[in-house]
Amino acid sequence: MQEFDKKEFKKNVEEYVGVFFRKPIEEASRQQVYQGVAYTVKNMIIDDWLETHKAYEEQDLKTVYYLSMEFLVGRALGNMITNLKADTSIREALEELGYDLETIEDEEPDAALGNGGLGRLAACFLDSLSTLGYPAYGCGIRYKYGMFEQKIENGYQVEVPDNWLKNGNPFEIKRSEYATTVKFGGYVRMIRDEYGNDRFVQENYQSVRAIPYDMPILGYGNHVVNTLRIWDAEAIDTFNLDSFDKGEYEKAVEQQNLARTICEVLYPNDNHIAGKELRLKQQYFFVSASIQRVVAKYMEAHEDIHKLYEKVVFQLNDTHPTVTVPELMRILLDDYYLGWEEAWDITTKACAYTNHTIMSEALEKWPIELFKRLLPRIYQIVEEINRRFILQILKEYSSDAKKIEKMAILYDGQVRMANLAIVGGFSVNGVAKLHTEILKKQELRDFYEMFPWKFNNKTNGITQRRFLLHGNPMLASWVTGKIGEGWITDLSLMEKLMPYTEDEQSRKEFMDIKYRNKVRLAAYIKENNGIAVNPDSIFDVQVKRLHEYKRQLLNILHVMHLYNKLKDNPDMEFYPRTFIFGAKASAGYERAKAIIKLINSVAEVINNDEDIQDKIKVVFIENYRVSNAEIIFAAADVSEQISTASKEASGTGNMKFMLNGALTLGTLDGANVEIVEEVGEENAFLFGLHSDEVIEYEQQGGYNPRELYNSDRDIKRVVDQLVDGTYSREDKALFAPLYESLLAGKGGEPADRYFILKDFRAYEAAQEKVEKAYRNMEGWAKAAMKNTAKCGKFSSDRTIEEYVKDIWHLSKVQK
Ligand code: B1N
Repeated sequence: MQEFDKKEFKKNVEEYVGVFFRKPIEEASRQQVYQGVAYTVKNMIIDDWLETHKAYEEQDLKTVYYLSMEFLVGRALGNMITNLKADTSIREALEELGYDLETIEDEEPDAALGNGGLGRLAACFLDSLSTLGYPAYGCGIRYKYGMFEQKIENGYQVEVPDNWLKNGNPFEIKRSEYATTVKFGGYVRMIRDEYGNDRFVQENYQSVRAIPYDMPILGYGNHVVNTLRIWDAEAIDTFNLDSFDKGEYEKAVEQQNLARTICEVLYPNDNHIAGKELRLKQQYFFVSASIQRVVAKYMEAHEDIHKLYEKVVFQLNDTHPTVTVPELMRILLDDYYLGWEEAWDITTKACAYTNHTIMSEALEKWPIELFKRLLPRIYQIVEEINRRFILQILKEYSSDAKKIEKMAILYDGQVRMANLAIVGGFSVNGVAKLHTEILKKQELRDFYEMFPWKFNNKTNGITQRRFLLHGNPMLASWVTGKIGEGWITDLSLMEKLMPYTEDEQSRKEFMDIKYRNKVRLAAYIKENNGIAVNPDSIFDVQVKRLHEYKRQLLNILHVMHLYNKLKDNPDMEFYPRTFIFGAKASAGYERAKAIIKLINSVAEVINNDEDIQDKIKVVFIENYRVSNAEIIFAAADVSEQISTASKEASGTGNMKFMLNGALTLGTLDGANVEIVEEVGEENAFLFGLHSDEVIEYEQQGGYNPRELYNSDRDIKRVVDQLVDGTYSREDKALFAPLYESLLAGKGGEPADRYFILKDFRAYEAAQEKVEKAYRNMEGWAKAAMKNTAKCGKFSSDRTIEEYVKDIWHLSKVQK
């Protein structure tokens, strides 16, 4: 990129607006100005993008392909401007055109091609890979509709389709020259080729054309631009209107339908697998297209397919892209004519798998019938992988019949994707220390015993460029003022803030910034929810996907309990508190939706109760997503991380709060454990059952919440308030499913499966400590600053360096 030229920039924006909309800039809408700015910024990075890839080729560098069904990248413009270090100059240029940068940024829809943590992690990893200068591609799907937009109507979640491409996407480039064909269905026939070898060919299949769209991923201030390649499907033009052959005609229509549906929409489930046929089609579609292209590209520059793994590594983001293993085998066997052993050697040296959850409802298993029908050749290969693996099990554990039952890839009519991913790769990693330990000792114990060398931990991280530099500009420039700007690419330098925790003036500045960020969030809440909140109150925040294991229900039951106490005893000492929630529920998840309705109902009752005198406010922020998350983290005092211990593999929101100086109120789950290790227990509020206690209860089939309910009057009171109309005047049955889940369970599931009532009193006690701590402003300021100062470990830059060193073995590009 050349030096920034303000005049040139303004001229370019005006020209784009003119060319695209036939308007002088004074008459253009904000959206049109945004488009002009976006194209101008894209223009500024095109040369770097080209040169980065030229350098990769010249230096013949090994590349990681991060295969993921989800990339929750959010908005691109602000992030690019930040990473170009062009913030100040572009802000100035826009002001001269009569716009402020934030207004223009607000015109961009979030690219919400993900559900939650798993998809956002992929986006943070891409940011770090570019910033660190490693060759990388993200490979995914260009969903026409991303994560739905959430509206709250009458307290209920309503899902609105997210038509994020309606104004086009200025940052993408369609790469028709790399289109490939992906085949589904039909059958496999064995033929004898001219050399007398047996070959397998798929016949009578349906196919779609996969078209890649590339999005640039900029490194911070280093001119490195990697690529997020997302695939769209187009129909293969076999439509012959002259053809009166009925079979041909029907097939053509079916192929068109397949192409139309495959990339239509992201499945909105987090930590839950619906098992739909279309989802398996999506998986194979983007994996096959990506792997075909990777192998072709490798062969354009190299002679020997046997050494593919020296230049290529595939990281599987959970089991969703596990068909990578048999697809690569297929290409090596059927297209390159390799023998099984050779192909298996290459494949198992090229694939690595990350596990993101132990929730059983998220374990991917496909019915064999479906898998075989949709992917006949891939299924044959899986069968052979399974056959050989079972022989290996028998060799090592001949006497233990249970091993096959537990470890086979094909079992009980199902294809078990995690087993396939573990057997087909050289690395299996969890996403936080505790999580990896649970995998080794419980969930994947047999595999750990058989392949201990494959297992490793990679604690998640987040990018400070988006979640501090861009999201919290006031704190970012304060930090830079104190310790210089090194933290932007080396978060461990935040440690240098430690001495300032002892300095009164610095503490005042820090808390003043927090206050101004609370004012900013209060304005957002006023504008979007119409609720006035007090920036002097404690901002207690739980934002994340709605899931029973994350226990938003525990949080709101506690709010109901506080309200009861205040009603009984209006003069009790009470520090004003604003409880802020944000969460999308999967569209078909009834209990999750009931919890959203409950939060909104409690909000309505409490916020409008004059007796309460604004001591408690409850706010549900509509449509929680990456762009408003940045504003929310910056303003939080308390970070609610209250999952049932053992259930949250890592969490990454917890790290974003810490970075922005919020104190964690949480269980010893996921990465909370490591957060507390870094910042010290005295600077967090821990409570509740430990993971081994939870696991032990689970092994006994649960615990008896009725005993608690019958013996603890406060608990009984809030639980009863779910069904006595206190919060559901219109309908007493409204929250009955939640009441049932706590006391009875359903369909064989244990009552209070997530130990909400069991942890209730411990949570209450921790909340009391929060209030007490907040009254001591000096102590609170110190602890908040320490959280920011000790967050170094949680940069995704650190995580990526660990992946590179232990799994990917990449070298940095020389530029
Ligand atoms: O992945 C995040 C972790 O920080 C979270 O703790 C974890 O819950 C999250 C099926 C998932 N695990 N599994 C999923 C998402 C979509 C889907 O269709 C499962 N998400 C997580 C990053 O490691």
